[in-house]
Amino acid sequence: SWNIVLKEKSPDMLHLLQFPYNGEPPKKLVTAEQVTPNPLHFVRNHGGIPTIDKSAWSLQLGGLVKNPTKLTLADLQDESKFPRMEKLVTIQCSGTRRIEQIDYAAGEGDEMINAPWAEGAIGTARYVGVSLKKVIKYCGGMADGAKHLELYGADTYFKMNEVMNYVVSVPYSKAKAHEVMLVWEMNGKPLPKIHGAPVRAVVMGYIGARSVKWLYRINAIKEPTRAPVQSREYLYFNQQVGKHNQRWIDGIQIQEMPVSSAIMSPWNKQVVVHEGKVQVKGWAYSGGGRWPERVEVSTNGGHSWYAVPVENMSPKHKFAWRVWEMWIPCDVEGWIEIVARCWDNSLNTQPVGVRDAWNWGLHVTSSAHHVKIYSVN
Ligand code: MTE
Ligand code: MO
Repeated sequence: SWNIVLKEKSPDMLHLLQFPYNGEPPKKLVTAEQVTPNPLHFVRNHGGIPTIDKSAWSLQLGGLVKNPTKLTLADLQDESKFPRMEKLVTIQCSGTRRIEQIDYAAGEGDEMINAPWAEGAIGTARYVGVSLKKVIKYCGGMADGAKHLELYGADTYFKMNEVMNYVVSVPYSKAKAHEVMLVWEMNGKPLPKIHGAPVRAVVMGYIGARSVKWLYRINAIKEPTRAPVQSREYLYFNQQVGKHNQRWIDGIQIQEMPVSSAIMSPWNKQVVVHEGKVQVKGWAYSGGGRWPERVEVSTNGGHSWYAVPVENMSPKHKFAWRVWEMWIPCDVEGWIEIVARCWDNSLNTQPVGVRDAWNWGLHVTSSAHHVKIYSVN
């Protein structure tokens, strides 16, 4: 699978783990463009990278759908069966900015593969595919009592002494709202192998973990799946929970990402030589179909804030991030703390510091982003 990494990913990628392969773009490149180039889109894998023959591939739709069906790629791409759908979507891993939580207090350690992500475990692409709702309709719709869709990826990984497929579920209501796509194209190119070729799910506004790669089966079910990725991995615990007392049922299943943002330039401990104004750049994103409405930047650790001018933010999209930049006045010589926070269109904003966000699973580091720089004025 290293050959696939070398072929499909940019040499600029930071390789966080070699197997399973996990990588993110370096700070300079995360927000260089509003649409992330495929070779720089982060990669989060639990296991290997399966190579699937497109012509032999099919998607099995079963469980509690009225007419279980098998569809080939040609079927999915047949516009007389399913209208083509195209959408700009941000995929964010719930582990984005985990490194800050690790630095604050190491949490869940060796038991699971928790990559020390920085701000790059988020990427935005234009996907082409079909709406999962149309596919379910093609199968006669959901049978009585069926409320969730279980998505199976063909990759395998080793957990709790078993070899298993990557399996999660999403509520049918999400598909019904046309917020789940089955995609085969990413930024005008065939979906790369490392991103799930030939077909992956894209679940808009949910954590990346629900966007199953190498998709081969979908089952309609009554309750959320009990598969470990769903029921054990992406859980948000309260701060009293640790290894000694954790019970799976105490964790909240993480679905929609809360509002968050990150400063991509300048970076921590950078010496910035300037003439009274520092250029600050970054991204902002909110899950669940909410979007960043305002981004604010502070040069005094969060005591007072400047709003990023709206014209310095990329356009609003229901399911995509906004990248932003601003020149911020700064007359201090010495160490200063730059902070960014975002307000989404529901006026949610970010917790103040990483200690407010800290949880044993080290997920959802959505606190305001703090960067210390040495300002030379
Ligand atoms: N799908 C499969 N089959 N196997 C995986 O390991 N990882 C998930 C999701 N889909 C994963 C998967 C996680 S945790 C994330 S954040 C996204 O894929 C990352 O998508 P990307 O690698 O295309 O950026
Ligand atoms: Mo993830």
